[in-house]
Amino acid sequence: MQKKIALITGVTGQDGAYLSELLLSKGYIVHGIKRRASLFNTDRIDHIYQDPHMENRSFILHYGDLTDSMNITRIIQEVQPDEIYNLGAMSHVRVSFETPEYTANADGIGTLRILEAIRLLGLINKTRFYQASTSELYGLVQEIPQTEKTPFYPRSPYGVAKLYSYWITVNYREAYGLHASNGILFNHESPVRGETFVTRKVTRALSRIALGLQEKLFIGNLSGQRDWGHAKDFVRAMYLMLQQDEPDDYVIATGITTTIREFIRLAAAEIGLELTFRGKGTDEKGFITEIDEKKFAEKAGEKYLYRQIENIKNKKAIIEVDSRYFRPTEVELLLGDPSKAKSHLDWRPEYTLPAMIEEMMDSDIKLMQKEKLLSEGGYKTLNFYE
Ligand code: NAP
Ligand code: G4F
Repeated sequence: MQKKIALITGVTGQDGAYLSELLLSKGYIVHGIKRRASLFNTDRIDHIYQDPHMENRSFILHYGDLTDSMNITRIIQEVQPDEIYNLGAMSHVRVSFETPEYTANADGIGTLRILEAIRLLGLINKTRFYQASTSELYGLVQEIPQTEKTPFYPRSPYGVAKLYSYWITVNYREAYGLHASNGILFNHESPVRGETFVTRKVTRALSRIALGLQEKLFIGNLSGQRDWGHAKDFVRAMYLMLQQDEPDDYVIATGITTTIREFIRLAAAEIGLELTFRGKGTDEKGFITEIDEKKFAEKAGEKYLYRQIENIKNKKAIIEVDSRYFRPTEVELLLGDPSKAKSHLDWRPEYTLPAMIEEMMDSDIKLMQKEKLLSEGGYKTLNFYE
């Protein structure tokens, strides 16, 4: 039997990497579009990279960009994919307020470029299309929990650009009969989540604080609530959508929502630190109030314990609010209802939030232990207050 061919935009991103792994494990030939960068930016896919001199490669990268129609059309023509997963995007909500035009171009019109290429190349009956839609579409939520039927009210240039992509995907499905589906994915994270999204920012910073590489974490809105799942579970849902006889739109979520404050508490508890928050608004601060010394020693190392004991003695805050991380318009609460995905796709998340946090903390502690070795060896290491 001929192997299926998939094309993934955003292959160097968190989801691109997990989806590539999944499709390769299912015997696909996977093509990915990567942007040219002045440095290597393939860390997340280096473990599956195949040298171009190898024969019969199953993982092939192409230079490209969603803002370049000719490039996108040429790649689709060359690859003749059975499935396209459009994961490429300027995906940071806060940054989209600073780069709204670029965000509209890549995250909105970029989707149209792919859809129109499929049509012009005569691939409507061959190629199936997945659009990385988002819970940011719900923005100022009109209903709790959010379902496929909840009206959209985006609150950022990112959300508005993704709204265009959502509807142009529906339009190509209805107008031309394209097998095109929207996955309305709620937040999903992992050890390879971008460092400036809140979960990874927290797990990195707490790991650095534990090892004495950093003193404080500066954070934005602590009261925001997110429905966080694991990227590994969520890319499985993308794949399942394109295996259905009929295209459709699905909410992918865990059905549990948690505040940023609670996420920080859970991540700290993972290395034996009990955190207490005191104060209100921009004066709110997080303090270590207890230590499970055995757990801390096991996870971070006994020799670093004294610093945290000092922090308790000196009542030193390790978390502070910095309004620079606030957004002009915030999405305060996201909570998804994945019933349709459960009944139609037989999709269920395997990870719980605590299991995901454990994986992220273990991974970042390991990463920071390398940094610590460098700094103890006299090499300069940098502090990133992302
Ligand atoms: P990510 O880690 O930020 O990855 C984004 C990918 O898009 C990267 O490979 C990036 O390339 C690429 N990209 C950016 N601009 C591009 C352009 N102009 N042309 C081509 N590629 C471009 O995002 P993610 O978390 O994997 O998310 C994947 C998709 O799902 C995105 O569309 C995101 O908006 C959407 N989404 C994410 C979540 C979530 O919680 N993770 C939830 C709902 C929807 P570089 O590596 O060169 O930057
Ligand atoms: O981690 P975040 O930046 O993710 P956000 O804005 O929810 O967007 C992510 O999920 C969307 C799906 O709902 C995706 F479509 C999108 O591409 C992206 O992957 O922020 C989460 C929450 C927000 O309420 C934010 O205000 O955390 C709050 N937050 C508080 N302090 C912070 C910070 N966010 C960031 N990035 N940095 C902070 O210091």
